[in-house]
Amino acid sequence: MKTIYSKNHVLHNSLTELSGGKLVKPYECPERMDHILKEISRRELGSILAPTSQDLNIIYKVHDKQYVKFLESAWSEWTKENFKGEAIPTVWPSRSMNSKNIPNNIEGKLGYYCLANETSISEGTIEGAYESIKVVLTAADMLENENSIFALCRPPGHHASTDQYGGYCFFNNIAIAAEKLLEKGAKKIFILDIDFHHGNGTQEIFYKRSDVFFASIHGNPNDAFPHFLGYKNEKGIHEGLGFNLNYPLPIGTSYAEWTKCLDDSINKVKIFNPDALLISMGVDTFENDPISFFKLKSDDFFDVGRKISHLKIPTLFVMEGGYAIKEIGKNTVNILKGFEE
Ligand code: SP5
Ligand code: ZN
Repeated sequence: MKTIYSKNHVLHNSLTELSGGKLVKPYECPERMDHILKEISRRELGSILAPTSQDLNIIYKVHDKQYVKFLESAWSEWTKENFKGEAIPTVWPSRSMNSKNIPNNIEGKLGYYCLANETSISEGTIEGAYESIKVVLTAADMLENENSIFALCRPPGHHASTDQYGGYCFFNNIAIAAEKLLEKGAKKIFILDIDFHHGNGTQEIFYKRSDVFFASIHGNPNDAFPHFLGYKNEKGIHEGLGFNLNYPLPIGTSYAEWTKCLDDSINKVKIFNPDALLISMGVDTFENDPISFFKLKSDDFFDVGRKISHLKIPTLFVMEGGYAIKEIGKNTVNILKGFEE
């Protein structure tokens, strides 16, 4: 399997994450990629290719124009205020306020466009985020001639909604890839999200639509980030009713339990019969992940890939989360090798 990867992801390199009331080094860090690349080479998964030049206007099929403009100017607007740290919002249009007004002031705008403030914006964040889109678009292009491909995206994307960033995500890479495939003639796309966290952004983007089915297996939002979306009763609206499916699972879920949901979602893929299958692939379901609570073991990831491969549908794997840095390469490549077996 070929991997698409941009070394320029390092342009996004925030030094702070607000976690447990402290500013710590972000869990989502550039070294994650080094470990994955090393394992891809060591186990000879296939060639690693740089992204080709891409028309980025397709992002407006997914994201709001004003939101993109905000991301482009956020860092310079922030530094103009002479703040000493990275850009982190402190105020939101919460339930007791007016959520429709977009302030002029950068602190106001951060609150308007941010859904979770563990995600600091710093110099180069937007440039790094654009690299991730180039990676996923190049991979989507190549899916024409390959039956599977790995978009090694960083930063991740599935928490980014039409007009909000957070959860380490700025642009919704997998949603943009889905739009690209539809533009190229696909009629139906299935997005299966196996990251530990609910893909709230992807769900929101396609919630009213029947041409993109979204299914997600994740930590119950009662207990897990992003807390405010990802419940079982969210099934889509209008045209989209019946094309959104959530599998929230409890603290301590083992592979035996988790994989029942995978089997069920695979049946849904068969029924939907899409032209392409897009996997939001996080390996933060791993037992030793520092911010998650499932109990999947490294060997279980082979089985995940194997099961997905039985569908025999062109499959685009898109990297999302995974924060057990030492094992992230092994776990990621286990899924991809399992698929190739
Ligand atoms: C792409 C992705 O995986 N994003 C995840 C973002 C999660 N951010 C906040 C998580 C807060 C978890 N707090 C748990 C502390 C456990 N010691
Ligand atoms: Zn995650």
